[in-house]
Amino acid sequence: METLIKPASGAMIESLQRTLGADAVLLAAQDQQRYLTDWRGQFQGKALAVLRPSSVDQVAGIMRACHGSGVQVVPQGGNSGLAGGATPSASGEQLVLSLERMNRVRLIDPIDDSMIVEAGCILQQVQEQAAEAGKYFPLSFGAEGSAQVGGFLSTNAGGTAVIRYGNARALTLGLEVVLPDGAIWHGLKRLRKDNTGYDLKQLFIGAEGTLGIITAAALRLYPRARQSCVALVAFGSPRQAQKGLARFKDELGEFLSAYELISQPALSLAQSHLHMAPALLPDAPWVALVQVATANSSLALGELVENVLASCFDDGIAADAVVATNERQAAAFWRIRESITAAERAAGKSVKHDVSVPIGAIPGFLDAVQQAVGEAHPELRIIAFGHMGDGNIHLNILLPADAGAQHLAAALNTLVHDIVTSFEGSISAEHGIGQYRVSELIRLKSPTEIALMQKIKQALDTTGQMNPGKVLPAPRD
Ligand code: 2HG
Ligand code: ZN
Repeated sequence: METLIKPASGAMIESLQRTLGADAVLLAAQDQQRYLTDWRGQFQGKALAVLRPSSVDQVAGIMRACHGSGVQVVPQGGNSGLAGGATPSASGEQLVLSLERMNRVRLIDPIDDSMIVEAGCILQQVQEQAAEAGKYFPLSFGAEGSAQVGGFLSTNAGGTAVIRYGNARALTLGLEVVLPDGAIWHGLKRLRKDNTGYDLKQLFIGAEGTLGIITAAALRLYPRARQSCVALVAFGSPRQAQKGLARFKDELGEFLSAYELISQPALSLAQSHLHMAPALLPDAPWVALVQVATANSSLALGELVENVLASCFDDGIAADAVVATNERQAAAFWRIRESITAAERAAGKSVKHDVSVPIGAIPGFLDAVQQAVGEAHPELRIIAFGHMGDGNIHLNILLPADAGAQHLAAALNTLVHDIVTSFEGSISAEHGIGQYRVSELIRLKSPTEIALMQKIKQALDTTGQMNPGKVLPAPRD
């Protein structure tokens, strides 16, 4: 076992081993490995130790031990993040604090439509537990089989159901948080209305572990759908797809539960990754995966969808559509959509963008990027897709595997983000800043906003020990 531990840290590790148990303190390189890199293998760090506490009191004990010692803490969930927010630095002096063993469902209340879950619960299990209670937890995205509650809240994750139910922020009623000094904030109230001052939970959601450690959350539940209808709709352009979105919203209102835009290159990449042939809508430059769902079992939902599609065809908005005729086919459509990220990873290096612009600006934004990238780098392939209903586009660019790729990635980031800014958009809609976008955040957010964020950070994390270098630059940077 090879470990390099400073004497002062060594005493802390020994004491943590005594209080947490030896199996909760990983020191060996082979045991630590999976906690030291992100899912895409973009970021690589080192750790003094990986800690795996199993209760809020243990998390509090760790933070008390670290507070004022200079030892920094990097909270980690399912490690499925896309911005390196949970990967430690290369210093080897940080502690990774994995919440994976805090994985109990503490409460499900079907009358209150809420559940209380610990930070290490996996999203898919949360969805399943809600379903067993006859309810629905709407947050959903490709990595739901590994993403954990603490991680999806710390990144304020979005996914495919935001159009109807909002992002992780909107789905949270309360939090339990361990603060940097080890104090516990018991904020697990399940209230829909609470105007007693600042909304503290919103400080920790989306903070990527830089202000404290989320250990449990009270989440909102919804009625489960008794029927749904899924279709792939072919459009000639993003502008047409946008008209289709407006039509579905106008006609079907709150039944619309997903509207995912997929460009032909993204569709083909996913289909060939899944060894699926041939393309379902071969001539469509753009496709929208549309899902409509309701708790009402007597509505003729399929007919309603067919009517909207017919009006889109009549008005020349959509060119073609395939409506899933059974659950298996609907699941296959979703599998294509949710495989784009894995297909892209398998295709090699890429530079990712997770941007948002006002919904009406999406076509202009896509045109502008395609033109600018096309002019500067005609050889590069753009994989564009995303949550059109939320104005959130993933505009990823496949990179050549040569040595200049790093430099090219930075140049493409600047190019795309400058265009986003010109459309009054955001450089991260749902993946977060992590370590990947810190310099771009500093470049593009106003000095007033950065100063406010820094004041909040300093007020809550007085010793600068919580996940330094994520979201905001580490003080020494
Ligand atoms: C999705 O929408 C995820 O599938 C991942 O947010 C996006 O891989 C991406 O860029
Ligand atoms: Zn997404």
